[in-house]
Amino acid sequence: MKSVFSKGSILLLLAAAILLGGCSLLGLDEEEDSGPSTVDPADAEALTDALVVPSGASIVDGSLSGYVSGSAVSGSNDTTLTVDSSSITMANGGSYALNLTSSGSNAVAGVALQVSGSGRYYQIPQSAGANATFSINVGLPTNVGSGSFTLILVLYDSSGSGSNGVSLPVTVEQVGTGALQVQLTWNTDNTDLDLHIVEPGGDRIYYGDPEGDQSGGELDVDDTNGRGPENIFFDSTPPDGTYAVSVDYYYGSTSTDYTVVISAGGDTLATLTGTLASSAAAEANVADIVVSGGSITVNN
Ligand SMILES: [Ca+2]
Repeated sequence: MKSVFSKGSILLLLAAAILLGGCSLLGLDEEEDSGPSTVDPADAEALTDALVVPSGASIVDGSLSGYVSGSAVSGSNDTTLTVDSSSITMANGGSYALNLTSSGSNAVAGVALQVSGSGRYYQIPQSAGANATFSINVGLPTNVGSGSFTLILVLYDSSGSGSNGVSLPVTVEQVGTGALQVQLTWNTDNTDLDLHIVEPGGDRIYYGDPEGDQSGGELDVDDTNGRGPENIFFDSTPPDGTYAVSVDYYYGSTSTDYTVVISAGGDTLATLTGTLASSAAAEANVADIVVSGGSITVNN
């Protein structure tokens, strides 16, 4: 945008800024440093670029839509893919574990994953049996806006032959982000996990006391019936000290895998996973977030 202004017009703007009290010079600087722009989930190519997929994934040109209709299923692969949800909710700054099951006679070599409408898709290596249940994590960075999109998933074998395709509608819930964001998700329904952060001074941010005493931290989403997201965010960098992140099993009847993503200023600092038994006593100390001199690191 800057290039459309001539030097003369910039001088005029400077003069106007000085006449108006000089406040707009700082304002211009802040706009330039405001970080990445918001990604619209309806923009399939932008969302494809933004999507956080497991390490080792590669991206290729092409479409998986034919697999959903069945026309592209190879005769040499009789694998049936099922996903244990018919639709899911994800949030910016979080990662969602997709539970996948293969049944048939072809061992799984990977998962092909496409944002419907994009001309590209990811190939995610995944070694699994012909009849196996496993999960892959798919995440959204902090700057994805609210909306919806559809994922298409196909399993492929070592020869590249594909299973059926599954179409999975995704609703994007926009949650608080900022200088520091911690988001919890888990992979079972009818289960209530809780995200806790204890401030350096000892105050606990959680569903029972969603606002911190000293840090500006706030729990803005508490999910109580399954899979999350559950989210704590800090608009600005909290005071120096250690912020202890834990996950507590509150209610449910099955063990569950959790994922915690810690982001700072739009960057993912850590994606941490684990399993909690189905017990109200089950709790995991996930990480310490250390703020020192205004910089944020994660110890886990
Ligand atoms: Ca909860």
